[in-house]
Amino acid sequence: MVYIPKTYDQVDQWNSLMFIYSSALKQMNVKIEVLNSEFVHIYSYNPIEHVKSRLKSPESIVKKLKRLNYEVSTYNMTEKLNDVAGVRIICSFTSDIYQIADMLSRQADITVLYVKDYIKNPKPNGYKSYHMVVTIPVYLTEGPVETKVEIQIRTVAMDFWASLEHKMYYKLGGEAPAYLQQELKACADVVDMLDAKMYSLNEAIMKWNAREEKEKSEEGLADEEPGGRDLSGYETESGKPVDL
Ligand code: 0O2
Repeated sequence: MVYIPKTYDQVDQWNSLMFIYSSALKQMNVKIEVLNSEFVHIYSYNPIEHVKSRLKSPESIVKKLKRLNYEVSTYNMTEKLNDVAGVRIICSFTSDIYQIADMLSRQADITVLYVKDYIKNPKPNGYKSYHMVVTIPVYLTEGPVETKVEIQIRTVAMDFWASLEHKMYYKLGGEAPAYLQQELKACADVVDMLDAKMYSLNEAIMKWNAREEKEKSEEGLADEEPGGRDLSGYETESGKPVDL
């Protein structure tokens, strides 16, 4: 939905829109923080390494509108651009990405407009990331304003590649010679391999931990059997469990 504040002053209009976008980012950050804390509370595991959020700079907004052949206006900014407000969630493992995307999609007040899965379908240059464009309501005195936020979710390794590629892309003036493009793609393949290795290593560690826990609890039970401690934690003098 496009919301143009009721004012004819362009500067005021711009400031009001930016206020709405930055409020949407604040709300989104709180949601992500709560989800992460709940995850830690339930599973003692922290899927999110860190979160970055940003408002697109006026220069970038103008540049993108011009690149897309749109007239530079606040209307086109809200209507045609989907990443004026952006959140980047950096996770440990690829599996965390889909879990976080799913948790966010299931929030009642978040509407997913579309998804671009550059993990299942990487860009030809090797770029990998999971993108979601959503709306989230910002509650103003006049009522709720559905505001677009772009969420990028990727692993630490994918983020490392994307950040450096972004810097190099600008250094190269947006056009890299073929051999450098090939090198960047080769780095993306290494990143891919690293993510896969780390994932399987983590799976192996979790399995090993689960086995250790099971063995410990079985040993504990075996030690306690003669004393007669039943699983409910109630003890009897005879050593027999009580019927509850
Ligand atoms: P910046 O400087 O990060 O803001 P859409 O928004 O879906 O209508 P768009 O913008 O083409 O169309 O979407 P896409 O392809 O999902 O890309 C959005 C953002 O993803 C980009 O924003 C980048 O942040 C990031 N991105 C996409 N492709 C690449 C890539 O090849 N390399 C790197 N490093 N980042 C990429 P902006 O506005 O281009 O830039």
